[in-house]
Amino acid sequence: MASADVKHSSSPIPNDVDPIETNEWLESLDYVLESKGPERAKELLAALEAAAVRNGVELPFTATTPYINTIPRSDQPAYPGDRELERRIKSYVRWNAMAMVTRANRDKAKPGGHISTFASSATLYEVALNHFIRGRGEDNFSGDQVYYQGHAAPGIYSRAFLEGRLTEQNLVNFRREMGKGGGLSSYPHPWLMPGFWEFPTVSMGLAPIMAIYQARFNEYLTDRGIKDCKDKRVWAFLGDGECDEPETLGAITLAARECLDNLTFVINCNLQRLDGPVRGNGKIIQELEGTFRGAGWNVIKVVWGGDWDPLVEADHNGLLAQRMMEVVDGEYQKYVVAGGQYIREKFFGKYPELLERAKKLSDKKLEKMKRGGHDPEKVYAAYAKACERNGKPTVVIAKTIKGYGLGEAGEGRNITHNNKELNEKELHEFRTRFGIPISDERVAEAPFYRPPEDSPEMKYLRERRAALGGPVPSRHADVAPLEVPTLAEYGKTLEKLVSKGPGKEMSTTMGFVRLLTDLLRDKKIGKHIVPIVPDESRTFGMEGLFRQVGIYAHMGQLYEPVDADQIAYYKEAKDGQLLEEGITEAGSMSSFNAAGTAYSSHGVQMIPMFIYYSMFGFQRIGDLIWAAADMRAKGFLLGGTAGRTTLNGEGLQHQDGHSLVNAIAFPTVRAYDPAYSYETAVIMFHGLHKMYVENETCIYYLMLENENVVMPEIPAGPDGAPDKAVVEGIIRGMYRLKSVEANDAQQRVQLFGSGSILHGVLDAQQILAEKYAISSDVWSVTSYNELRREAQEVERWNMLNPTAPRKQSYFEQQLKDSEGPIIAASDYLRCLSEQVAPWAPAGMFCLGTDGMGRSESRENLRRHFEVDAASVVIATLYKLSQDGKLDAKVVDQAIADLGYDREKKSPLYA
Ligand SMILES: Cc1ncc(C[n+]2csc(CCOP(=O)(O)OP(=O)(O)O)c2C)c(N)n1
Ligand SMILES: [Mg+2]
Repeated sequence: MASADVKHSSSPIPNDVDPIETNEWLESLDYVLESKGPERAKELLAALEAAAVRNGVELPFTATTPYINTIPRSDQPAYPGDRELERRIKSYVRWNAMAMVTRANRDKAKPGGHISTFASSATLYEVALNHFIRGRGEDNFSGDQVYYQGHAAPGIYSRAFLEGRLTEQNLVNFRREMGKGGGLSSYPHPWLMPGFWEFPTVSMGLAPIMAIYQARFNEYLTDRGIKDCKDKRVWAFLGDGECDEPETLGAITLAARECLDNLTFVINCNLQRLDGPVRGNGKIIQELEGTFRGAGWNVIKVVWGGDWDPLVEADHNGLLAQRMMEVVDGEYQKYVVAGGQYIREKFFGKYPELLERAKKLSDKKLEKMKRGGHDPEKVYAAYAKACERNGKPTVVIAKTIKGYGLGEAGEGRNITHNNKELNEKELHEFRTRFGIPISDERVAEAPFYRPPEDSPEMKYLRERRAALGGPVPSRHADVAPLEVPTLAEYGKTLEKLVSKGPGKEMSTTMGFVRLLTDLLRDKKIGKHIVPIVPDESRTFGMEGLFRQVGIYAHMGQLYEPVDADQIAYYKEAKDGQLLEEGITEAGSMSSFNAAGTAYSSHGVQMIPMFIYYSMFGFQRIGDLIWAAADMRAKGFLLGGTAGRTTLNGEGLQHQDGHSLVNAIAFPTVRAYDPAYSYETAVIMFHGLHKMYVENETCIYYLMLENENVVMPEIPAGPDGAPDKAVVEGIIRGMYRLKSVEANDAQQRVQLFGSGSILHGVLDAQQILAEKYAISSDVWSVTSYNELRREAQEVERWNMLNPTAPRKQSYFEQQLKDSEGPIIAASDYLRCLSEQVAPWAPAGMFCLGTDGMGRSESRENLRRHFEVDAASVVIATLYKLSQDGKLDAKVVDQAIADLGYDREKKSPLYA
């Protein structure tokens, strides 16, 4: 074979001991490839590999493939679009995106924005939007779900402007959301643009993990027969720098394990992040390829544009591929800035043979040879392959240039990320480079450009989106309310939450699980509930649910579980309802976000109930909860084993004394610390009504404790039904639970208790009456956060309506006839209860658990943190003495009588 002789003229093995033998093998491979195709070649290589391993050959491991395109030109499908029209449209999108940011930053407000991210990814988006990403147009199809790279938002606005979905005024008001005529949010924020954006993405790393769990949730909905999402594709566009975030890569194995071939990641590898190169000394594309391949994904590398094809195809000895591999990212970046002569010298010049091959290419040509991510045909081929379903998720890793087309204004330069404005000269160059029909006179103004309505570009744009089912992004939230059960219908369940005699004490966790068990059987909402646990079902006593509703597993159960003979055996099922996420609060929260936005994503109302160690919630995955708020997710977060002194043995890293304080910062989160199971039930039913009947956008956060206490019945009103004032109080944040009148009382105080600390407060109430002749009212405070929010709102109204009759908050109304100061104690930071102090009619003194936790008995912990009954008594006496109502000596005596060590270290620093 003469041609093969030429092909393999030199051996690719350095210092080859037998080049003739090597060539024979390579020729055999050529023969198989030519006559039988790549599939056959794959089979033979696999057979060779197996035989070699059997015979003890240690094969070299490689997670990566050469630094060339995964799809060779010969396998590229024909491009179905009009390349020229698409090029023009893309140029206009580029221009308007750049002009929008430039103009915004000419204003003294200088609101910022990004030009270079979209400049690098325009082709990646345009090909997707012209040919792949589907809108909501078709019957019962709610569109593909797209996570746009946050910093590329200007490009998405710009396209929406061309499509006539945004006005020129909107663009003028980019990052000026309060501007006349309506503005545009900096990044994708459904909270701020609820008809447009679906998913918040700009906190890097959250989009990829949320996309993975979204894709899995779509399968869940399909497998459970709730909504057929088989045709829906989830797209996540990411930056290469974004892959540094642990969340980005942390869940990719799940996507492969769950066979999520409805998921496509597109990673824009412009080799730069904010400060400089992503992997200056290495290769981000290779690194990511290895990671994703190792995790079981299809990897499609789009490294080189079509201009490189002839060179790559003629590279019979692999020398070009070798050189491509040798060069590191920092050097590739340099080629962008340094020009054709430099590329010839440094890239090709390393080997005379390569230099020779490059001879026929001019410097100008070398400079212009595209990277794969800027070549629509290469990108199209990659997406087409990604959309073929083969049981695996796919990542398209595309090489691009940051700031592409910006020339000296930033193309490939380290400063490019922060360049927010083009000067006049740069605007001219950009205009000319992309052929935007704007005159020399006007170009300095950076006017927006939209072709005439009847132009071929506009027609094409419309036709393409119409063919794909309408515009994206677009969010729809008009969903019918659910019919939800009420507390009154759950009398039997409420009975199960009451302790029936000695030894029948219960925790609020157990009460919640009983309630959940019954709600899952509810005809109206049972199937809508999505219980989510990060490997903690047994911790919370929820293992009974394994069999009752099954653990969701797309593949069903392929084995007989070890505990098959037991009632609560580990049952996995294709239509299982429980999401057993394993030890990943971030993954679980991502599932929560998918389920909690099913109403807007899929038009079905789902009710996520995510139960976890409260310590690992707000502080660990607070950003995902923030994203939940942004994307208007609904559902229940249940912070289990809560309370710094209530979860006693687990110690410092487990004992949560602050998640309720963290929760204050989340406007859509309504946080509660119930003491009794009936309180939990009231809040749950109320939450169901608010979120699923009134369709309010909020999240209910409930603390659940593991201390067994006597669970009383809900106080009854005159009609025997739950007392209306109590029910209202539980929801609004407080109700009077118990009053004790002391004999010959000299004083009266208001005692506030919450969660498990309420019980100690009730003990304190007795001591105060019996030993100190102090009467008191004990209030169960279920939510300081709700009380403070309402009081603040009322106060604000009063401030803005100073001449109107003053309104009273719920908190003030409750206390208006009360007597004496408030002494409050909770299992959380003191500042939790201090929130309401400004409105306390006769002053307030707060106890809490500030400081680091430790393992001990509950009793000792409560003394250590000074939230036990004795502490409440001392604090009460102290407060009264401070108010001049009691001699300080009484406090002194009480400290001694109650065995209090006044020399003990302050818990704050202990
Ligand atoms: C969690 C988080 N940390 C930091 C930032 C700030 N930040 C914004 S963009 C950026 C660099 C992005 O690089 P890359 O992902 O490569 O995107 P590119 O713009 O290059 O496409 C950084 C650090 C952020 N948005 N989110
Ligand atoms: Mg980057």
